Amino acid sequence: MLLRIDHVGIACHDLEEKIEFYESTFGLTVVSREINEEQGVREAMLHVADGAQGASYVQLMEPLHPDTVVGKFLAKRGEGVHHIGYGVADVAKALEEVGAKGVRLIDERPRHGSMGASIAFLHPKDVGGVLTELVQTARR
Ligand code: MC0
Repeated sequence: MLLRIDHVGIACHDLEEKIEFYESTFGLTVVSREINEEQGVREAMLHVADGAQGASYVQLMEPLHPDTVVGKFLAKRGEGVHHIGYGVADVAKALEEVGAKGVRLIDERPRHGSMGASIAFLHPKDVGGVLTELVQTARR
């Protein structure tokens, strides 16, 4: 079901500062910047590598305001890894399969994600403490 690691989502206080860090330290390049009002984040995707099943990225996220999931995460845990996004071929089908195995779905139906992807989150409490996102890449 999981094709690849699509992205590692990292929560930060200052998006521009962290972009500069990842560019200058690891030589990564920003390929997309978006504000996702529904998710309460300003985010950037930095390309890491291309594989047979598609690309992988670092996703840097700054909360739009403190009362958002990422804002609350930062207040509670500080900066760091917030979630892992895995590429899947069909996010609706993957949700159905995972849900049937008893994993709590945060999203019953896919939502809009970065770069036109369809995304859905699984509850971290049912995935060994890891907030897990399923990502169906947009058709090109
Ligand atoms: C909370 N918990 C986490 C966690 N956030 N565990 C691992 N990783 C995280 N990121 C744990 C808490 O420590 C707590 O455990 C329990 O889950 C309940 O947390 P809470 O602090 O009470 O917070 P809730 O329940 O209000 O919200 C947690 C939940 C939420 C995962 C349901 O963050 C959520 O709906 N996330 C999905 C949407 C999202 O993350 N959007 C931002 C990225 P204890 O043991 O203390 O009870 S948007 C995105 O990434 C898009 C743009 C994209 O990729 O394209």
